[in-house]
Amino acid sequence: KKTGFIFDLDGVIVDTAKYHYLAWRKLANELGFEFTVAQNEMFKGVSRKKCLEILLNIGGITATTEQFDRWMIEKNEDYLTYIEKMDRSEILPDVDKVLSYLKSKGMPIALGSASKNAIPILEKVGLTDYFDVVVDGNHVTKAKPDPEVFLIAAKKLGVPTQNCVVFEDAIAGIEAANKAHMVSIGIGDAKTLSSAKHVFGNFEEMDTAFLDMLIGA
Ligand code: B16
Ligand code: MG
Repeated sequence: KKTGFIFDLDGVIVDTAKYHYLAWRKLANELGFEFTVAQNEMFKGVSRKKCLEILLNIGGITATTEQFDRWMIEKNEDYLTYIEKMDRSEILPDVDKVLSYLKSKGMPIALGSASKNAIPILEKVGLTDYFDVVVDGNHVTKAKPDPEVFLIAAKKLGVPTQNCVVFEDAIAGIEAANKAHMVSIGIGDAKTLSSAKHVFGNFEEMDTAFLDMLIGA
């Protein structure tokens, strides 16, 4: 019996939240208002469109469809200037260790991300080869907390949903994993991610005994 391992991208594999933040803040400032790091928390795991809706709400701005579409493009173009400079050094602690351990045990591995930039980011940090399946913002119609992204990943991996494990940093992602009846593992703050089955501050805190338990689960 195989266990399917599904990884979120932003906040689990790499810390791109800081780049999303800089790009959203630039747009906010151009539109004449502030956007704080604390407010950026709401953007984690949330689709680009939904993020812009929240941002405009913060600024009290009503946009025409043309403006909305233009600002989406503007934000993404700015975000991509940061992505272009990424390299292996941006992989979060012990992520490659966990990936190579799971790979050595023959476990199927998927990416389950809301980002439409997932593939170029994996390429930039050199982790593409670990993933048997990539499901990202280009493949889903319903954003997290809807379980769609993880259900598609399980299907593509050929593993029953209840035999899948999801690593997530966002509340919306943990909710999505729980709804999909998968084992949800929070990476980050235990209080914030209290709805997860297990929580670790980061992958350095996770030992191989725990991974073996998941593999056997
Ligand atoms: P993009 P994840 C999510 O990725 C981010 O957490 C979220 O902040 C971002 O808005 C979303 O991707 C869309 O990203 O603009 O690149 O399509 O955490 O699901 O890997
Ligand atoms: Mg995330």
